[in-house]
Amino acid sequence: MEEILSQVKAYSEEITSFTASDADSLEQFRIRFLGVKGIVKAMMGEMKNVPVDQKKEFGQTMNGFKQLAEEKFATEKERIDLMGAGAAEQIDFTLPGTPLPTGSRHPVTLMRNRIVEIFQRLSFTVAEGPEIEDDWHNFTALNLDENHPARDMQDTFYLSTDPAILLRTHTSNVQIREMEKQQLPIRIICPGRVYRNETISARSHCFFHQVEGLYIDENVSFADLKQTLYFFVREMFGEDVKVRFRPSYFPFTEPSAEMDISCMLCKGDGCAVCKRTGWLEILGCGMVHPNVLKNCGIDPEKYTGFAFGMGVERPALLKYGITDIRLFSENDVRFLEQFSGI
Ligand code: 2NM
Repeated sequence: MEEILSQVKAYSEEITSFTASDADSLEQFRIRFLGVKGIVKAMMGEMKNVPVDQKKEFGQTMNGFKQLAEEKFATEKERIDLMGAGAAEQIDFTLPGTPLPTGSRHPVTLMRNRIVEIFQRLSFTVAEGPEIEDDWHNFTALNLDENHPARDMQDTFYLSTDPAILLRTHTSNVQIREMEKQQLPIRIICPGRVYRNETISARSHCFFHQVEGLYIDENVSFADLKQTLYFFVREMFGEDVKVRFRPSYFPFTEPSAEMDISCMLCKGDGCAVCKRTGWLEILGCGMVHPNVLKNCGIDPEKYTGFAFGMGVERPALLKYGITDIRLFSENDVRFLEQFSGI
């Protein structure tokens, strides 16, 4: 009995002075003292060897011993659990976060948006249409006769020939579709991808992007066309850029013109980019041909309108000093990530 009590005393001191360093050492403690084969059980098992008159006192001592072990385990467990939670929260929220790579818009999209936004300020709205088109909307309604060279297999990608289904060669098909809806007046801007069967080089590709515009109402004149395009050029290229119109020919407009701007690189003096002329050709335009209006069921005696069309890649090349149009469609991230908002 004496011997057991002195053992209990020694174990009690061990328990009192115990602090768990981590969850593992706490578990070791639990197994050692409170486990099925642990010290508490073993000591209690000594009851059978204790004389009857001392059983009561021994029982009380053992209960106290057991309670001591259990309480130690409970307080240490609480402390270790809190430490675990603390470790998880030992993130320094004042540190800067891991940066996410931000994407950038494609230079063609940037230029397209820039062009579109300027016309939106003049109440033009964006209209879009199919890239796979029939002969009527791409050619016939636009007053291109049967033998027009643009219809040639060499210039146009045909998906089928009878009936003729093709990849649109301009976004004018969208304008024909809008005119056919007969909701006048029409004031639309038509951005999109177009396709031409050309030899691919640094300067031309078999697909590229266009923005075309169309305004139809009563009393729309060539003066309106010029004023609209003057506004566009000023917003796009700045106040100092000069503009000139040259007479031209398109089957779908009469009269037709090409619009040039003074070369912004040499300020009109003449350089390699403007081929020493001092001028850059940026768009074609004209008054919509009466035949085109008739083809869409619009009375040319009552309504007139102007239209214009421009490429997107060429001004983007100029803007960024890019020398090869093929870079736009190679999807090389090293090229693409160089462009931010303009
Ligand atoms: C251009 C140049 C001149 C044009 C004409 C039409 C339509 F559908 F109204 F007849 N759409 N686009 C046009 C006129 C396009 O691109 C160089």
